[in-house]
Amino acid sequence: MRSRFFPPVFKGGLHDARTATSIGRLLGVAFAVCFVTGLISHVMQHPPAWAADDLPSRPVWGYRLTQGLHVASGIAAIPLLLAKLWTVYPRLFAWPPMRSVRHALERLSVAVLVAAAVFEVFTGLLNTTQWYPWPFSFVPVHYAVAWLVAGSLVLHIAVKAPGIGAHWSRRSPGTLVLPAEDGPDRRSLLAAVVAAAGAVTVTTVGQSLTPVKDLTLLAPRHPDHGSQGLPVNRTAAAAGVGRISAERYRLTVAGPRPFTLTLDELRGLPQHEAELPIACVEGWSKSAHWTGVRVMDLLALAGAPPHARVRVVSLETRGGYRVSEMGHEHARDPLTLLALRLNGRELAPDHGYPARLITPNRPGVLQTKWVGRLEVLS
Ligand SMILES: Nc1nc2c(c(=O)[nH]1)N[C@H]1C(S)=C(S)[C@@H](COP(=O)(O)O)O[C@H]1N2
Ligand SMILES: [Mo]
Repeated sequence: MRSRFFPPVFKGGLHDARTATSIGRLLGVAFAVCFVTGLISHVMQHPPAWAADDLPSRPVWGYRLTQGLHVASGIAAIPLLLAKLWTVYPRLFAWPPMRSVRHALERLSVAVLVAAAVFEVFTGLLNTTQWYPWPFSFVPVHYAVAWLVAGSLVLHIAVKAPGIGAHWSRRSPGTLVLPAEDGPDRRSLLAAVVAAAGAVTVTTVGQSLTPVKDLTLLAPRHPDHGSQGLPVNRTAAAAGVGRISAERYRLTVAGPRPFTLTLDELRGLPQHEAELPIACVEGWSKSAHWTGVRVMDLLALAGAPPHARVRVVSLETRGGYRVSEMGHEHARDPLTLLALRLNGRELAPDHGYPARLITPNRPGVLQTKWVGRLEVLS
């Protein structure tokens, strides 16, 4: 029988508060950007009823920017988080494990923070590859745990505020107690951590920042790969719609003056063009040239009131993204199209043939493909 627990001894000089503070503030910035852009994404994708009509449809690249930042800051956070955990992990073996109620609560809050942070970057990273090896639904759980990270991080910063202040800069008073010979090592560690975060960012950010798309060594997507030069998340085959027959296709517009159009009638309406990106929540974005009928024109034909909201229903019979709704800001935007053509050619089946929605400043999940029905909501 063991008589006593001997905690391990850590001799390395970089498991100290100064290093933890330096890495921690980089990680804090990455998490703050990730949290704010995540909230924006959540509101854009699941607007609360009171906000649904006021979501802005401009700038057209707004969601592309915020979601690109969300995925980039989340990916950059991975090496930062690993380095931070390495710096502080000797504290796991603190002895005695609980000195007081206050100490126990503090350790519990750190446990919640670490577990929630690891969970967020892990599920987020797998989501960018569309791999969901868990029994729960990604979006609501990723969203809920983000609040857990934010709350426990604010608590952590509040508890550690004195230490953070003491170690904030080289001239902070608390740093004087550290052996000066650790300085170069700490600078090397920080340089390596920043280089690692930079490397994973540069090799993945091209999936949404297309000028650097040729550097996307580690990204699951290349923005050019896909039919008509645009990635595809759910193919027509996967959605079970196949190739929809042009003769049998009908668009139904339900409103005060409901009507139905054939594909030829739809092609006969005034056609408009727009340069708009698909900005997928999974982190890829690509701009494309769309041609089709303005949704506002269809709404006018249906006698929709000026502030009407619209529900867009796909011919796909099952799947989480077969229906989307938009507030009047998006519905009456002249760039919001029921697109029939992409990059100068008829839509490929995988891009929603014969008609798909394209709207400015919205998540890709709401750009409904294979549209069969528009409903005017009052
Ligand atoms: N009916 C339907 N529309 C859909 C989807 C879907 O699964 N079903 N996927 C959405 C998602 S997640 C994205 S990112 C875009 C992708 O559009 P693309 O395949 O034309 O690039 O389509 C959206 N429209
Ligand atoms: Mo998407």
